[in-house]
Amino acid sequence: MQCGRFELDLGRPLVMGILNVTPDSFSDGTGELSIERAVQRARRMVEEGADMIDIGGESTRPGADPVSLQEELDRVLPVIEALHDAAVPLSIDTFKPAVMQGALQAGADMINDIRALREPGAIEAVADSRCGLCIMHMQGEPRTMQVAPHYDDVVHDVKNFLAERAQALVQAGINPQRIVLDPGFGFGKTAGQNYSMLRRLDSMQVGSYPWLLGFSRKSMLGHVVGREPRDRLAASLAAALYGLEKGGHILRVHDVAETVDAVKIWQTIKDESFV
Ligand code: 8Y4
Repeated sequence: MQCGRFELDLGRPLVMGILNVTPDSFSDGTGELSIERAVQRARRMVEEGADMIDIGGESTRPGADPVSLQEELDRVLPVIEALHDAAVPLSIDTFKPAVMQGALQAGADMINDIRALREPGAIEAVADSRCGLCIMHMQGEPRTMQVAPHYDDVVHDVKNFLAERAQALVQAGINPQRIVLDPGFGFGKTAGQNYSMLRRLDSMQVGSYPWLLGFSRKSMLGHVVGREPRDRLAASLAAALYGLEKGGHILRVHDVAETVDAVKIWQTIKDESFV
């Protein structure tokens, strides 16, 4: 996969560490956002074995407050600049074309867009770059998407959406080697619909595009184990390994060290030369 400055080998699973650059994640004691603390957290994740970092300046959780363009740029750009020497690709979680442009200018390697580059101007913002592009499925809008998710057939509908978006990007002249697809666990899906997608991930495959999977700490796990997000590590690891078995390539996670260990065991089990 082509990912900005990097050519990624997807022959082994990659771990993407989540960095939420928001005041509720990294505050300085007065409740203001501390860029330094966010950067420290990212460096720690790289030490723990993260293969890439996903930097987000706006919470995309259901019901979260929207953030202005300037505020999102002020959060994300200094982190990209500070981490430019970190030796791993920097992904930016945004749906705003102006943030994409600013982030790429500042040296970002990948755009992770929960809106799949559907915002006017988004494709144009990334077209003349070599950045990786994560195209995710979401039904509805973050504020209301969990109210009444509906599909004729979630596996079929999500697959068709992703195939259409990938085709639109390729038609716009984007190298298919830049594209990774994501079924968007938790984005306008019931728990049952999320598990249906995970169970049948192999049948959702579009061409030879790789998968990025994000279930870390999500409510589809809490629905089953009945625990708060911070206590969903074991559930997250179980889902992650099943996702790899079903053909996943990149895991978007909060708990990098633990996920790296789990992935190592999965790889060892798969390695028939280890006898
Ligand atoms: C606890 C912690 C409970 C976090 C829920 C959450 C994805 C994503 C998100 C994903 C891609 C989240 C930005 C939601 N999820 N991007 N972003 N794929 N590509 N919720 O699954 O982590 S934010």
